[in-house]
Amino acid sequence: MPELKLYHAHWSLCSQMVRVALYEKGLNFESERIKLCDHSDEAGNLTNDFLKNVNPTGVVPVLKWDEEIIRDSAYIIERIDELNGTNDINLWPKDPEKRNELKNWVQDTTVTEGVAMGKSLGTIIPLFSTGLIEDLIKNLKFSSILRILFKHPRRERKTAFIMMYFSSIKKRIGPMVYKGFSKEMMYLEKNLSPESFLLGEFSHADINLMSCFHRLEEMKLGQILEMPELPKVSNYWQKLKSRDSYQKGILDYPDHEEMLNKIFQNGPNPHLEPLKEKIRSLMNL
Ligand SMILES: N[C@@H](CCC(=O)N[C@@H](CS)C(=O)NCC(=O)O)C(=O)O
Repeated sequence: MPELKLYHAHWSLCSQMVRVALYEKGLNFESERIKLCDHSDEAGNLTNDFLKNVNPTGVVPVLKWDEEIIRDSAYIIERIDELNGTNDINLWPKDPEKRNELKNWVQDTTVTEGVAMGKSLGTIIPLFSTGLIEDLIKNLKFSSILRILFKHPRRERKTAFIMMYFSSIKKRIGPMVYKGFSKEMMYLEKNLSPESFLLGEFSHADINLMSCFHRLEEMKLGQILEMPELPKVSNYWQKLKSRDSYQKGILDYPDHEEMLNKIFQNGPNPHLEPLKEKIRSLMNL
């Protein structure tokens, strides 16, 4: 069994996905928590050591597998699946046709490199956290913003973070993806079966959707997952939440709980009703 060390952030969709995969397989790993530059002055993803020895593109998760460094959550999960942990489970099917189908689902349900933000379910979900990220960024020290400016290797993120600090983008982002999000949810409803997981057996795509749906709940958009118009999605979410890996890989790694509790404390998430309305109207077409 190789030695596994995971560089990850508690509040990070892609880190959650990898942790859930590790717990699903029953694999032991050493944990190296990284506090990201968008919410902590520590900016562990921008230190010289991290950029030089762990990930020159400045993002988590990264898995150190003995001496090999493996980057990108989707690829990390595929590699993890080669190992046999204490649980007898495969996250990828053997059948090539099923593998292809799963590959497409995986790409659509995570932050896939080369896919523009807002163009797939996996790149829409993080946009609903813009409000919270903006608040966290505004609380950073000025010196931390300068560090982002001079050291962040990803130009599009750097620009977004700096705009959030000096001005505000949170109100504009949500409405841009109402339609795309609603269509994705309906597509999911159409493709889910009432009894099983997305592709029958539990797989990598179910892990991604578990993290995406959890983020919706955190953003107080969980009511969408209970809409009578989306019965298979509701049932599916109940099944995902009842897995041990949801508790161990997501709930057991809390972060800035205070901010999460405070968010929208004076009322519901302003995107909630427009999103529900959009889903209903598309259903009636
Ligand atoms: N495609 C990459 C995306 C990784 C990614 O965007 N990670 C985010 C957290 S979910 C991150 O490290 N953000 C920190 C930053 O951009 O400064 C993966 O799947 O691993």
